[in-house]
Formats: sequence, structure tokens, C-alpha cells
Amino acid sequence: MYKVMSADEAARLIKNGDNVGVSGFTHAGCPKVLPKAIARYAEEEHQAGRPFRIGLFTGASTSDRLDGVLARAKAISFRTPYQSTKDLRAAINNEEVHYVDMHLSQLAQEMRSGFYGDIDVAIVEAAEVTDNGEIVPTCGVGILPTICRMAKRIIVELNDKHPAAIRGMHDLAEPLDPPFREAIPIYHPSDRVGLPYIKVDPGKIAAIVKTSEPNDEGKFTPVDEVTKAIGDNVAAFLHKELVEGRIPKEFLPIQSGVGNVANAVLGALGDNSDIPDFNVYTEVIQDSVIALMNKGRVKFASGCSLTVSRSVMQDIYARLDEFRDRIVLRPSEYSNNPEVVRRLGIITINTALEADIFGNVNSTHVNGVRMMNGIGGSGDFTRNAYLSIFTTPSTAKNGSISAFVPMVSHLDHSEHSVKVIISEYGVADLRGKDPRQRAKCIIENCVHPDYRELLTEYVARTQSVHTPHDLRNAFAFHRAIIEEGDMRKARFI
Ligand code: 0RQ
Repeated sequence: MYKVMSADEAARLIKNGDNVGVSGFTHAGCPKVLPKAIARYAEEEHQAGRPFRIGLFTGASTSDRLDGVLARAKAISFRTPYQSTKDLRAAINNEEVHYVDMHLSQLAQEMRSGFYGDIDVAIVEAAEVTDNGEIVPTCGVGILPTICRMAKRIIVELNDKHPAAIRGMHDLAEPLDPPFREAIPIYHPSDRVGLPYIKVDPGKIAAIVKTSEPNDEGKFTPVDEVTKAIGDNVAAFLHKELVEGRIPKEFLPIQSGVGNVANAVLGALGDNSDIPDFNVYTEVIQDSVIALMNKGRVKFASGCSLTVSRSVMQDIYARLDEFRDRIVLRPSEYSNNPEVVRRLGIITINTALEADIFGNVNSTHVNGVRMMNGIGGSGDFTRNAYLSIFTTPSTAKNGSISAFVPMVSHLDHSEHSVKVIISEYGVADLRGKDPRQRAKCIIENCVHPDYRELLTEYVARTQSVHTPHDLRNAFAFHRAIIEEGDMRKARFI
């Protein structure tokens, strides 16, 4: 009953200036053929001397096949809430694209409230669409229920690489907006509050584009000495907390961020037999979670996407009856919801680009000016955690950059939310410490030996103040990397 079209025909349903909501959360759940077709259409329009740029809304980052191709075609004018591809990053840092970096849990509500205008078109990768308008997403949810409801037209990319039998793995809902919001009754990571599909008005489905494209490969860099040491330090710290009674003996659900460090940390937690079997209540379910499920170490995983490599995805699909009861995929509004995070008592583990010696964290801006990826869900989880942990290698770029600086060049997570920082050298437990004590703790436990003396000198410069900053020298490390290419050359004036 729906119109089946080629991707190129469907792309023409999108007009210059449209706000387009697209499924996907990381590469998981992204449409595969429509973005390329839109990019081709944009290039044709540009060659004909006509403008063609869209506002692009997704759950989180996507993949090069979406953000990358559209950025290269110069087809994006506005982007939110998160990205992580090379070419879009470059376009953002060249100011070609207006990028609004925001907490993922808030986007759906703010869109419904009209903060970003209308949504003209939703493009949805689906495993199934029924005649009465039930859409079963694939392996990423993000802001799907909201874009499907708000959009004037929906284009479904029906991908047969995702079996219709995935129906039942999702928990799809939208909360009422203030002042009518009710409590979200999730008391355990496996609780469900919604439907296994998104119900839309079938009349809005303007096109079905059939495809058979696998997900991205999505492999991680193998664990190295540094990431392994960080992971082991996290596991040892959590075990100590458990033994000393600061984490209940039942243990608490874990949230672990995205990226190489986060994947290694989860692996180490699973390998440490002193840590009991645990639940995961997170945003992105990565390979390491599935590996730990297979070993029985992770009992249940709630997330917003299954961001796994192709072989792991195939294994899940081959054993769907088993995994459907052990994994739930929810909208980011639920997976990252502050109310639920606080209630469940989540132990959050995210990665810093740089931290200052007082515990403020920059997760987004290189040298305070260049966007790396964005804050993603790290703020949603950190601010509301039972215990918030940040991990980082002590240095970057062959030691020329210290991850620990006198003052962060951009602030994402403040000292008030950051409880523990862990590098390959050790653990800085900042709880109950004032700023000078925090500085000592971070320098002694986390900082690379090449930078300990410099940072100790920085702190010693100021006496009889609550936070020992010397504003003339607060950015001496950043000045050194800009002017001399090496923070080890930092000198104080
Ligand atoms: O670049 O590969 O070119 O050398 O940054 O760093 O160490 O590989 O770490 O992949 O874990 O990413 C913060 C970016 C870390 C990520 C960040 C360079 C470093 C390397 C990557 P190269 P690593 P990761 C949501 C969770 C925010 C969003 C978030 C992130 C590259 O974790 O985007 O937390 N986080 N979402 O060399 C210059 C510095 C640097 C630096 C590292 N100080 N200056 N470059 N790099 N430090 C919550 C969930 O539930 C999922």
C-alpha cells in the first residue's frame, strides 16, 4: 500500500531548508542508501546554482555514510546533538555547519517544545513496517518516536539485513511534556514502559526504500597497555568500594561511555572475578557488553543502540530469542533520563579529553576551540550518577599533551559532578576533598611523571586561597602546545 521508490526518487522529497530527523544512534540504525542519494541530489542542485542544505537531527553520532557523505556534499546547514566523523568535524570547525552540541537526553523534549522549529521529514531505517503504521526500528533508537510523530512526511528505509523478528527488543515511548510529565516507572534496568514499535499515521509514510545493506564494521582499536591499565584500575577501585561497603553488595548498574577507552574498561570489569555479575544501563551497547553477556558476567543490558561489529550483530540475530529477553533498546530520553539514572544508582564511567587538577573535565574541545565529538550522553549520566568516574590516558600525542592541566580550556563536567578520575597510573578519589587536596591527589595518582613537577609548582604558587589558581598562568600548558608543540615546555611567568 505504501509507495516503493528508489533512493534517488525519495531524496527528491527533501527540499532545501528542510529540517530532517534521521534514525540512528552511532552507526547503529542509520539509513544506508538515502543519505548518499540526498548527497547526490545536493551536488546536482549546487551544480545547477541552486542552494541545498538541510538541518539534521539524529539521536547521537551517526556514521560516515550519513554525516560524512552529507558534509562532503556541503548539504548540512545545522546539526545537533552529537557527531564523530572526520569530515563533519572539519566542516564544524571551519564554521561551515552550525553545530549545537547538547545533552542527548534533552533533545527530544526540546524538539517537541519547538525550540528548533518543525521537522519536515523523518528518515527511518526499519526492520518492519506494517500497513497500519507500525514501524519496528533496527538496532538504534535515539529520538525516533519524536521525529516520527513530529515529521510531516516519513521515508522508511526498509533494510532486510535486520530481521523483522527483532520486534520485541525495543521499548518505545514518549513521555508527556511538562507540566503533565509523570514518573518514569523504570525501577530495574529490564523494566519496560512502552511498545515494541512506533505507531505512526500510515498516511504520513511518503515512501519506502528497500535495501539490503549491512551495518558499518565498527571495530575497536585493540586494547593496549595503557587502556588495559586504565581498565584494571577501574575494576580494582570498584572492587575496593564494594568490599568497603560504599557500593551495595548487590552491586549497581554500569554505564560506560563510547570509544576505545570505554570498551577496554568494560572488558576489564568483566575479567575481574572480584566484581559480581552486573547489569548495564547505558546509552551505547558495545561489543564488550555482548562478550560479557556470553560469559554470563553481564545479566541484562538496557541501551539506546546496539553498536556492535558485524559478526557480533549476526550472532545476536541468530540467537534473537535469547537476546530479546536480555537487551532492551530505548529512546535516549529514557536511556539517559536523569530521573532514572539517579533512581537506579548508576556507576558512570566516561572519558575525558582533558581534566584540570581540581576535577573539572573537558570532553569535547581540543585546546578549548576545536570540536572533537560532543558531550553526548556523558553529562546526562555524570551529573546524576551514584558514583561518577572519568578515565583518560595521562598523555596524548606521544606525551606532548598532558591530559591533566592547571585549568581546563573548555568545561563540560564541573568539579561538582566528577567524583573519581582514573588514568593508567592510578585512581584519584576526589570525594570529600577540597580543591588543594584534589590537586595533590590528582597529581600524585594520575598525572604522567613528566608533568608532576610542573603541576606541583603551579599549585604552590598561590597560598591562602580556596582554589589555588594563578590566572596569569592557568593556560601555560595550552600556550606551550600552541607555541612550542609540547606541553612539557610550559613555563610560568
Ligand atoms: O586521537 O587517535 O588521532 O591520536 O583524541 O582519544 O584516547 O583514543 O579515546 O576514543 O575513548 O575518545 C573524549 C574523544 C575520547 C570520547 C573522547 C586525542 C587522542 C586520539 C581519541 P588520535 P582516545 P577515545 C556517552 C559517552 C564525549 C562523549 C561521551 C568522547 C583521540 O570519549 O567523544 O562521553 N567523549 N559520550 O590522541 C588533543 C587532548 C587529547 C587529544 C586525547 N587533550 N588534546 N587530542 N586526544 N586527548 C555516554 C554513554 O552511555 C555511551
